[in-house]
Amino acid sequence: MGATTPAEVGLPPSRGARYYFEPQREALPRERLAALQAKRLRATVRNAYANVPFHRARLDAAFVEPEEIRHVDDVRHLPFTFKTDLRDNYPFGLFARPRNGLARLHASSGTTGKPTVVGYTDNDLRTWADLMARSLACAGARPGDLVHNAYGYGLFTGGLGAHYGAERLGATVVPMSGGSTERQIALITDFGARVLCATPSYALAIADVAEHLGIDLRQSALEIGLFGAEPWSEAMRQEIELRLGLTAVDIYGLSEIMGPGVACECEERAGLHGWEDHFLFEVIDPESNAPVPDGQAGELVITTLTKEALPMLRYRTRDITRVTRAPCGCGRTHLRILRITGRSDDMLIIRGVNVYPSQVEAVLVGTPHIAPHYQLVVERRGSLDHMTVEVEARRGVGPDNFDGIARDVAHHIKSMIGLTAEVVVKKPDEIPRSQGKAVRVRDLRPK
Ligand code: DLL
Repeated sequence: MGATTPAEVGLPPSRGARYYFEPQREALPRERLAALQAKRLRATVRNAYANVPFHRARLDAAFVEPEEIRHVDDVRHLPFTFKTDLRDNYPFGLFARPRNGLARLHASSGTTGKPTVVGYTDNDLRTWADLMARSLACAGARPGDLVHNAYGYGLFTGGLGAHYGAERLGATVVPMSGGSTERQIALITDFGARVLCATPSYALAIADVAEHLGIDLRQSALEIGLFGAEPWSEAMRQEIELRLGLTAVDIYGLSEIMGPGVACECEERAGLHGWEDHFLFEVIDPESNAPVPDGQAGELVITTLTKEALPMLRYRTRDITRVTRAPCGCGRTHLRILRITGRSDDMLIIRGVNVYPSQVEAVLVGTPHIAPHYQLVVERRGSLDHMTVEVEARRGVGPDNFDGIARDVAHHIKSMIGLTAEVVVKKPDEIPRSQGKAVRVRDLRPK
């Protein structure tokens, strides 16, 4: 599928004005979007049934004939696919194309067991670049911009995903990857990047190092940050915006479905447009598997509609969110996914209290004297789970104040989340910084 270029639709890529990378597709009336989804869903189910023995067996076991899937709502008859299915069929078992028909592989490192391997045909890579370009434009990037890409290159989809999308948009991309933070800062300032792509935690690490070096990135050419790959809060957004002097935009994706660019905020920043011409989004109750109404929280389930190499039927993302189909001020018709608040498998149960790291983060970020870096350490003490929240003092806050700050933070956590946690205040820079996804939880409980 060829992208609609700005030149084709006669739109000048002027800054400030609204700009769409694929205007017709992004503003498709919802009825036409549904018809397109139905057609593509049928093709996806046919592809999965004909070419992936795993899906054929699952569909047969559920007594679903591919021909019975006609409408978008019929997706509910399809069986779910789980991350474990990818692992169990390692490495290429869920691919609908032979290995020599694939243009690229990516893989997640996976903390336990085998990595998750995903594959792309040439067409899949083209679609990905288009959707990533669409996302960049949606976030406010424009052809001709300089995009500094600090997402990790390699098997992680962040680096190459953002890279090819930026090129497709017509931007100049600096393929920096993560790490060498001082060098990142020098190149951001020397080259004059307008757009920064990074995980939100790494963006803060960049801010820390810059401040340490006495470099004020607020004076740099940076105007927009595309931050994603891990949960982050509104408070964190404010902190990043304040310290880097840019507009921080949320971008979502996952390798099993494609990579970055599955959904992205527009300039309204009121939810992330999920690209419905390529993906079918559902929100379900993770316990009962029943659909939940728009506006209510549940697990995001995604079916791919155009993927050739790795068609995914009702993939259980484990990401907890809400969706809205209300019209958006930007004119795009695609639904909006609200901020991902956490993953159902990230949920900790501490003495009967269900807690997501993002809830603790929401309490910490914005608390005076505390830097926005933290780790939750979970241990078993006797027969009880115990959580220590390690936080970091802001520069200039003396150790004499640490006990008082710890008491305050513990009190806030108790009153906001209902959780009794020990709080330990560490000196500046003592909490490890990430170059990619931050490690927020150290679970030391015996397995
Ligand atoms: O993290 C792809 C990506 C790269 C997205 C760069 C955005 C930017 P995975 O490594 O497969 O892929 O991890 C996917 O990360 O299921 C979520 O749990 C989490 N995640 C991704 N984006 C966000 C976000 C990439 N904006 C997993 N907010 C997903 C919260 C996110 N969580």
